[in-house]
Amino acid sequence: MIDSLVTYELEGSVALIGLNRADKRNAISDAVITELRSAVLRAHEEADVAVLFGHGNNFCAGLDLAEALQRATGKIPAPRKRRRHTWHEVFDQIARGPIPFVAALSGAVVGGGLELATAAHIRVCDDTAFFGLPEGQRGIFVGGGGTVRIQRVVGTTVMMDMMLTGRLLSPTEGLQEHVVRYVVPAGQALAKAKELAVRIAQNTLETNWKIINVLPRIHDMSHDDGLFVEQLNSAMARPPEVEQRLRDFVDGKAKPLQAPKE
Ligand code: 1HE
Repeated sequence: MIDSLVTYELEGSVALIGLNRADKRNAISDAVITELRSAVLRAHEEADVAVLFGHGNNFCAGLDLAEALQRATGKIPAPRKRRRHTWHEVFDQIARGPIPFVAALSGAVVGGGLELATAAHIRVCDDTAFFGLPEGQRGIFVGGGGTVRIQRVVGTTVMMDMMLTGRLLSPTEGLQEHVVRYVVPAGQALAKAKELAVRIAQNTLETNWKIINVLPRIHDMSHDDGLFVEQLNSAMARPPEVEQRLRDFVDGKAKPLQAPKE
């Protein structure tokens, strides 16, 4: 484990990536983003699935507002060159990389914290979690991909309400608005996320890659283009283990599908 602003551990084929700045509610500073980037890229190399969580009682309080103030007052100089927004780059590495991410959420999941959470493919929260977009109250705007990702997850109506009124969503509302898929009792989000990650790791890497990379792109396409890309995708060469898995099913040796659990 690296003892720093972002921790990294490998448990079997699952990487555990933890925001580790509990005293500042895991607010995202430039240094946090740099370390998160390294951890995500390391997980891409070493793991088949990753779990993202926050140390302490909160997932993430969003942008480091103290650092943002320093930037706004010129105490941190503006970069000399324009380049891709670092948050966009890192969150896209999570959302459209080679492996699925499960986010374990508790306490504050606000602003950039919600943007980070929605870069993950499955989100689990415990009943201490609350979701918000307080940018309006801080005089700023979402900047970590929220206009694209959060808007797609909750829809324009809900996002506008959250941003204009600053209203926080409870775990039950989070479930209703598709912010999360699972709600568990306090303190159990990480365990549930790990359980899901282990299950996801049993799929082929190829199918997991397609699920997280093909589905969202087709979602952004027209009906016709989507079907065309799906057809191209079916025609792609399949890795050898596919044949065995298809044979297992045809021979009646495959595990039955799991009944849905609450
Ligand atoms: C912070 C931050 C932060 C806490 N940046 N330092 N995000 C927000 O607008 C949320 C701001 N934070 C809060 O509303 C509250 O802190 C919480 C509801 C998350 C947690 O409350 P609580 O009572 O548990 O903690 P606290 O006492 O408010 O904060 C503890 C410490 O964390 C305190 O520092 P200390 O040195 O006085 O102990 C806080 O200043 C510090 N802290 N949140 C910096 N965000 C790319 S665009 C993205 C735009 C956004 O993300 S906007 C949303 C910003």
